Amino acid sequence: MFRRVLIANRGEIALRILRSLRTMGIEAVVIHGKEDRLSLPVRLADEAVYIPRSDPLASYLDIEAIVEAAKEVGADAVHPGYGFLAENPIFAERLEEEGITFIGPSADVLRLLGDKIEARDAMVRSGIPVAMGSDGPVSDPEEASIQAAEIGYPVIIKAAAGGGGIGMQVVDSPKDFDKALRICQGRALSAFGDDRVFLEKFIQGAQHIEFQVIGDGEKAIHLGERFCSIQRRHQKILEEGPWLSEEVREELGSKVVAGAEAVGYKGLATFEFLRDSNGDFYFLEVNPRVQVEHTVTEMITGYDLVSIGIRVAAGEGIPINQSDVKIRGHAIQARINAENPLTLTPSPGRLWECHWPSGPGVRVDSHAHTGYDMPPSFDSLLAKVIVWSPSRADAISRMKAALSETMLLGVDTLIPLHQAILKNHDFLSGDITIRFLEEHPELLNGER
Ligand code: MV4
Repeated sequence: MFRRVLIANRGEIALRILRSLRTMGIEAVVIHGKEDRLSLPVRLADEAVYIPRSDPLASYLDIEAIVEAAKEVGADAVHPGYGFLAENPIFAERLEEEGITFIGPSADVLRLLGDKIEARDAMVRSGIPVAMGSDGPVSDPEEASIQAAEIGYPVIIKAAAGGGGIGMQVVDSPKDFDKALRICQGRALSAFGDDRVFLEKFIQGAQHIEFQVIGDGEKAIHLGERFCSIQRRHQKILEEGPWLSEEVREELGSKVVAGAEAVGYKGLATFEFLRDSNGDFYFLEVNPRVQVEHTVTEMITGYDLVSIGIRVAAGEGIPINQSDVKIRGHAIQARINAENPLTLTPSPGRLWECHWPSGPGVRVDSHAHTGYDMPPSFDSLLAKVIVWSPSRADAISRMKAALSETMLLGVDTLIPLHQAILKNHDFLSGDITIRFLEEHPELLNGER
């Protein structure tokens, strides 16, 4: 096992990784920029490495500085968390070259999955359902509209190097093709330096469901699904699980496992799907890292996913079998962003008072504390409140009670929005698609 691990991240996930390392008896070192010099993960770590940069994000994005820090502190491995360099194959490769383990998949697998066309191809070959689409990239509008006619409108144009929805264009008729193709190619080029785009049938009225997977490079298992449809502009707000019947979980789960094994996946992964109103699933992409909402799966399976990710990175096999995985009860995670709950614009500042909820089945993952100064430069995730109960209805009650007990003075938070969602009839009945917040404008305009 590793003796010392460098955490190349900040905020709640740096603290979450530190907790697993400490539980496993591994020393934790954390990098940090200027804004985070007094942060909880920095204060709790065995050692901290300051990477001073004028741009706050640069401290967490400078590959050579982080590789240098890992060497300097004698780290055997680096945990990238999520965001920043977590999916960067160049970072994984540089660490490999220095004989330091990147806690995640290999650079080659990151490269394969980062290309949405290649990822789609690989998953089709493993029997995972995908939406009808173009064979490979399209560049010529003439050729693209011939393919679109075969697929059937509406179609969606996506960047091959994309993810997170950047540049996506929905096209309803051939006359809009020229322009949409040019827009998508332009956005892809400026965002990713790669203008390749591809087409897919546009799936309407869908739910967003994702499978948690863990692989050791040869064998993989799944730990069930999460339901993540409550989002705005591709930012999830509330996640829960489980969502599927045991039969559907087993059927899609075994395909997802085959997909992970086919690419030799090592580490934690999430397989994202849309499910349409007929109940048909369509693969979107693989997120090759720990996710913000991994906590939901931890609550309903009882496993420490971050620790398992560290074990497989150290070359140990997956410590559990598929048949050990039992989904029990229901978990919900509410993201407590420091944002105005109506406009969802960031609300950074100092927390004058901070009281977290507790009690049976309540978990809070947060780096925030009384006196914490939330910097404006990073994403606005302040805390995650997670509840577990035997049933969904009880979990909802427990979340309402937990949020009503939470006191955060000094910044606006999403708590009022969460309280409104938790009372909404469509939410309560599970009638939720990825358009939930757009279809319920009353939740965001104060009329609630
Ligand atoms: C789609 C889609 C509809 N049809 N693909 C958005 C992010 C990227 N991962 C894929 N996304 C979508 N792909 C087809 N063929 C709709 C979306 C989408 C979406 C997906 C998941 C969660 C929220 C979303 C919000 C808007 C659009």
